[in-house]
Amino acid sequence: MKLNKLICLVAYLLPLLTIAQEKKPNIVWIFSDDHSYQTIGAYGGRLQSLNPTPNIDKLAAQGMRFDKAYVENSICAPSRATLLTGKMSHLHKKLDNTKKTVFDHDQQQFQKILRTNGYQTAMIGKIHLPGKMQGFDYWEVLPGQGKYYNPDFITEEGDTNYKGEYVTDVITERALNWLENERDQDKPFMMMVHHKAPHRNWDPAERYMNKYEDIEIPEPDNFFDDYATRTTAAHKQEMDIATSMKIDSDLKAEGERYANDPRYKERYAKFAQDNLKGKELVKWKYQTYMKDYLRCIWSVDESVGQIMKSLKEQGLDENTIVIYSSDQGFYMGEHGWFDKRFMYEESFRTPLIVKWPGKVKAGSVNTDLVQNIDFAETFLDLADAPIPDDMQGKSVVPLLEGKAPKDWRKSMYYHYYEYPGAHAVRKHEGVANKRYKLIRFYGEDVPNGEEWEFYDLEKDPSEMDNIYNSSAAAKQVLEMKKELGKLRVQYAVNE
Ligand code: SGN
Ligand code: CA
Repeated sequence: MKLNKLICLVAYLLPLLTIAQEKKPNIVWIFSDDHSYQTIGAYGGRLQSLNPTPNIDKLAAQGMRFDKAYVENSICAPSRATLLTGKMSHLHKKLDNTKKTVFDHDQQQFQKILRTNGYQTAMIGKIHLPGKMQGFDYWEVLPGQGKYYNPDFITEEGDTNYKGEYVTDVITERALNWLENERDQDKPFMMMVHHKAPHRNWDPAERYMNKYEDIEIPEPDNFFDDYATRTTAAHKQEMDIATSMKIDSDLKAEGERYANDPRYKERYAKFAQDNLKGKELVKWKYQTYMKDYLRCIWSVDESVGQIMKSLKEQGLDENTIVIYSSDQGFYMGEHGWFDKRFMYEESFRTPLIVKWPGKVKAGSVNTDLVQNIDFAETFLDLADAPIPDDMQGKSVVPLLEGKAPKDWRKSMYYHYYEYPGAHAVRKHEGVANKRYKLIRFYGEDVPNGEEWEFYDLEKDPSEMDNIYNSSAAAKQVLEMKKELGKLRVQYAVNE
C-alpha cells in the first residue's frame, strides 16, 4: 500500500477506534457491609414505610432490582473473596473470617483482568482481606473491620488517620476525590465504593442520631421464634437479640464510656431508670438495634445520592453502570436474630440493584437465581474482557438485557464453614431452588455428626416449618439430595 493511502486509512480508522473505546461503559460498584434487603425501600416489606433509602430506591426505579440474588457463604471475607475471584470459598480458600484461612492476593481476580484490558480500577473502603490489594490503580482500604469514628485507612503509600471523621463520609469523600480529580479521564473505569456501614456495632453519624426517635419499628411475625421444628443449630446459635446482643457495646445503654457520651448519655440514663425486664427488655433491644442500624443506612444512602450527583455533573451518568449490593443479608429480628451465616433467606439473600442507562429497563425486576459467584464474570462481560474458564459463575448481562437464557441455573449451592466461631452457627451446606431448600448441618457439635432441614418456601416463606421428616415431602427431599450431590460435583467441592 502506498504511504499516502496508508495515512488516509489510519486517519479514517483512528476516530472510529476512539469512538469504540469511548463506548466502553464505566462501572461504579457501591457496596455495603451487612445491608439487609428488608431495609431497602425498593424491596418492600414491613419496613418500607420507614423510607430508609430514598437514593437506593431511585437507583432501583432507574434500573433493575434482583429479587433472588444470593451468596454462597454468608460471611464477610469469604463473600468478598468470591466477588473478586468468581469462585466459591473452597476454591479461593478464604473459607471464613479467621486467620486460619488466608486469601492469596496473587490469585486471579476480575480487577486484574479489567486492568489489563484498558480499564482503570479503584477500590475505596472495606475489603476485609488482609494483605496488599492487587489489580487496582488506586486503593485505600480499612484495616480489617475498620472503625466508625476516627477511621484509619491503608494505601500503597502507608496509613492515614481521619481524625474526627465518620467512616461512611470519608469513604464517600475519597471516592468522589478519585472520581472527580484523580482518575485518568481518557480511560473507562471501575470504581468500588465499599462501605463499612451498617456493620455491628451500628454506630451512626451524629446528624442521624435522632431519626426514628419517636417511631415504633414493626417487629417481624416470627420475632419470638421457639425453633420448635428446627435442628440443633437454630437452638444453639448465639445471635439472638434476647441473650446475645449486648446492652453496652451493641446498644450503648450500659458501660461507662456511654454514660458521658453526648450521643448516648440520654439513652443510658433512660435505660437505667426504666429497669426493663423479660419481653419488654427484648422489645426495647430490638427497637434500639433497628434504629441505630437504620441510622447507619441513612449515611450509606446519602453516599449513593452524592455519587449519582457527581456522575451527572461530570456528564458520566449515561455511560456509567451503577450497582448497589452488599456482602450478604442480615436478620432484622426475624427468628429473634441479628447477624447472618445461616442459609435461611434473610442472610442467604442479598440486595442487588443495577442501573445501566439505555440497556436495563427502568424499574424492572428480575427473579432469576443469581449468586455472588456471578459478579466477577459480569464485570468482565460488561467491559468486553475475556472471562477465564475457571470462574464458576455466569455473567448476568443477558438478564440485565431482559434476555434470560433458557439454561439459566435452576438451583444454587451454599456452604458455611466458620465453626467453632463467633455466633456459634454450625457448619452447613445446602441447595436451594426457587421453591425448596435442603440444608445439611454437619461436624462438631451437631448430634450424630449430621442433621438435615427441608423447607417449602412457597408454603413457608419464613422457614418456620422444617419438613425434612414429613412423608409428604420425601420425594422432594430425595430430589434435592440428588441435586446437592450434582452441584458438589459441578463446583468441585472438596470440603
Ligand atoms: C465481628 C462482630 C460479629 C460479626 C463478625 C463478622 N462482632 O466479630 O457480630 O458477625 O464481626 O462480621 S463485634 O462485636 O466485634 O462487632 S463480618 O461482616 O465481618 O463477616
Ligand atoms: Ca458482612
